[in-house]
Amino acid sequence: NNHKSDSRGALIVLEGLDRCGKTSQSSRLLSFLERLGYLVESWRFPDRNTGVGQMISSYLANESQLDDHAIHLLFSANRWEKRSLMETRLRSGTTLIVDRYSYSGVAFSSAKGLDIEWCKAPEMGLLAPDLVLYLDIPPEKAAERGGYGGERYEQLDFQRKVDHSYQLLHDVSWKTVDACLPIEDVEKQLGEMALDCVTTCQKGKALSQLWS
Ligand code: 2DT
Repeated sequence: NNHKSDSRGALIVLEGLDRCGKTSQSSRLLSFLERLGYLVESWRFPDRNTGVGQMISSYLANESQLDDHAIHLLFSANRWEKRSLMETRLRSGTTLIVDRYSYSGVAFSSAKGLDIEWCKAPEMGLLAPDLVLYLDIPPEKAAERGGYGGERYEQLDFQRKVDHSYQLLHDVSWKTVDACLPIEDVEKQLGEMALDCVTTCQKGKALSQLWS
């Protein structure tokens, strides 16, 4: 019997339509957990800093055109190139708050008409989140918030399709929060759910892989 601890950080993912408040809630969640003394890092996908990430970024800015399948695989590759660092961080006790993950990958590509099982396949073997916080907002409400940038996908019609695709992806790790509530209420709910998850992972919950 060795004395190695199985304690680890939690993999917490935030998902939702554009303008649902994901990004500002991620930073609130980060400070909340930091204030409680946990090791936490904020991540996001796509990670535009890598070579693959730059190809994705220029595609999103409409500066390049790519086949729907090809861009799907690049988004996936962008997660694979970060997989081992992600595992290292989690095993060293750091909790990761991740803005978008494989669910965005599948929801956005299948909204274009690609087969959902085909979309899931390249994600198999990536680390499964311990918790997916879904910030639920009707596409029309999100559009009313304004501030859609000029990027590809930031259009109401398309966001409606993404909304539908997301509904097909809910699993046991998902918790849905009403993103139309006041910011502080959403923050409080996310904080409680995240804390619960961090505690469970600290006690040694095993890391698992997508899709389970
Ligand atoms: P941000 O605006 O959050 O940077 O997202 N997307 C994202 C995909 O189509 N597939 C993926 O795997 C991921 C992670 C969602 C940029 C856009 O990229 C979309 C919005």
